[in-house]
Amino acid sequence: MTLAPIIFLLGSLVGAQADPAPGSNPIIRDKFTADPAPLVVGDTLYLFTGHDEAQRDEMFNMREWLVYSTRDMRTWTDHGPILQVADFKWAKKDAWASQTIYKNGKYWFYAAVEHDDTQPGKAIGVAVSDRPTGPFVDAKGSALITNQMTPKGTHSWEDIDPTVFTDLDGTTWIAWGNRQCYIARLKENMIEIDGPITEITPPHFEEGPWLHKRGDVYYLTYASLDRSTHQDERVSYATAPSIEGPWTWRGELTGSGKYSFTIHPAIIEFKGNWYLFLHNAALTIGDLNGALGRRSVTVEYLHYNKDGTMIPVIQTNAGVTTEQQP
Ligand code: FUB
Repeated sequence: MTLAPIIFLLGSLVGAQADPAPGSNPIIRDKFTADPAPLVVGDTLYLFTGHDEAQRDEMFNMREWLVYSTRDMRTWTDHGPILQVADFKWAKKDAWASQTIYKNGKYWFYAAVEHDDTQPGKAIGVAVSDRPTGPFVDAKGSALITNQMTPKGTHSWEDIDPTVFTDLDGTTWIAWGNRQCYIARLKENMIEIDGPITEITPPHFEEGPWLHKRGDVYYLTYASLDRSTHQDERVSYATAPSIEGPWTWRGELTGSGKYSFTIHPAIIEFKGNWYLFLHNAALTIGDLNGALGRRSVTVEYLHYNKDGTMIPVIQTNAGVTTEQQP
């Protein structure tokens, strides 16, 4: 008997595993991507990410930010890098988490980086472009937020992970932080803080805050870490009746990302559905302990209860390739 049909069958099975349906998790497979930040412009969702290039036991090696787009949540177009850390002349490394919003005819990109030695520690920069696909240029020529502006923190990477949100009255707010979570108003010019920086740290806050609003409810979703029970970050959230609080803790939204210490949530509505973006390290095949810095973006449907709380999300391989459950 010839073995050809068996070999063909095995080949098909292996092929089927190697080629998951378009849009399956992780959604980007030819590069490592981290810290997802979606933005809807018309009928297109743009996805901003950091580019994870860590090798072997490197913790992180992130030098640039990337942008992708989709119209159907299944097929993604790679628009390439939109900005390098080196484009912030005052920064020396680390293209960490970012978020982009549209205001006054321009796209404003906020991101965490390592400041040079004149103001040591992590800092937040702002860049601007006429298009979501860039190119972006430093909008200020110096950091918007430095480690020295938040003296309460005891570690140098406290000022990371900006999230930006424009309220109904047109005021744009920026929240950020690691271990401590802060919020401040932005001036209309989008490149200066307006007034005081207020601390709003919710329980088990680790990093990666994301502000959004649905109906009358404001949400502060974040990477949480209860060090007494978990080794890896999960996602938790708080809600409020106003961007100025008071914030009520609502508990966990997800478990940890596969093989990953970090998880970094982002939430957006697109074409009538709500989505939760995360990252995991599922593609770090061969890393027995998972990888800190070789992560990949994922996305899941997000649903709400009638009272506005969010229904816990189970992370899947199929992601949004399946019909969503009511
Ligand atoms: O990707 C670098 C850092 O790891 C981000 O700024 C954090 O949110 C965590 O994902």
